[in-house]
Amino acid sequence: MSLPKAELHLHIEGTLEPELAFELAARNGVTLPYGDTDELREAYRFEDLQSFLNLYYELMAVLRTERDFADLTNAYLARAAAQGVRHAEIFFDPQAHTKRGLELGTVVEGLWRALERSEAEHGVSTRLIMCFLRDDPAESAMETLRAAEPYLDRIVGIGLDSAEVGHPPVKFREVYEAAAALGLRRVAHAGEEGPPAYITEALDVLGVERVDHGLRCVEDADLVERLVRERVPLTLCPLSNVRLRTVDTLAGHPLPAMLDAGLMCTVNSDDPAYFGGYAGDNFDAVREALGLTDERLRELARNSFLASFLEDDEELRAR
Ligand code: ES4
Ligand code: ZN
Repeated sequence: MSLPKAELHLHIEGTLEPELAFELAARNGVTLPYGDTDELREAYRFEDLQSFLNLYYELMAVLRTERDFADLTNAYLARAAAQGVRHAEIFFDPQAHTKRGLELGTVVEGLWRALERSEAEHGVSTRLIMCFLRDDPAESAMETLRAAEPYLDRIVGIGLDSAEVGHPPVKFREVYEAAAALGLRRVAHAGEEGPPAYITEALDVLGVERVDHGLRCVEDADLVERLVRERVPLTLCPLSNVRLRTVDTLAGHPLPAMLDAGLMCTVNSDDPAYFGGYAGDNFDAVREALGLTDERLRELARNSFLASFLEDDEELRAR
């Protein structure tokens, strides 16, 4: 589906395709515990979020240099452009790299090498969102925020990801307050595996402007009513939900009911190399499995631009 759209929920580390993983492993002298790309793909059978995260963090070992991050990002941008993505707000996980001994500068400079050429090379405008790992201590997130200060002209906002249950948004209150004081936009994963109360807390305590996933809001009618009233965008990731067993089947995904309820939904790819598709593939999948009308698909595409962090004039140019 090449409908022009913005991608608002995309982990750059989750775009690492098996072929590139092996190429980078060879280049960097890293040994992967898989014989070849087929064997690696066999490992992509996830039980839940944690079983995915284990592989996601393991494969990051192949990312070592600025060039690696630039190659990863360029490969993503080319694939995204081919599927109609005109604008991408890209998450990255600095702590997952600094804990392996990389410098934050290596990560940001590498990503930036690709991002600064993206409009000219791929016709895709971009923003970078720095995510904190919620299963690491809040102190580590605060240190990461401080370390990122030299790069804040390249980072539009902050997010919160990794293992959700047991790590409620309130754990990061001070970090989000400090980020707000620095003028950063705020988003957070909430209601993927965690309860609806985490969505409320992300709004009230962290001051987020968008909720990443937010799927489990459907369990709380009052919360749905609030999200509709406040027009809070939700960045849904249908193929991710199927692969991580957050929903039983794509045909049973609550997206149509969520749109009917008036929620401001967007459709995104999350970790496309792992979950079976990029942004256009997610649009195709929901159209086929859920029978969404062209009007609904256009609404999803329009929402993606409205919910983006583009300025009004940029937004009009992008769509
Ligand atoms: C993620 Cl699907 C998902 N959920 C939470 N954290 C993540 N990091 C990368 N993908
Ligand atoms: Zn995500």
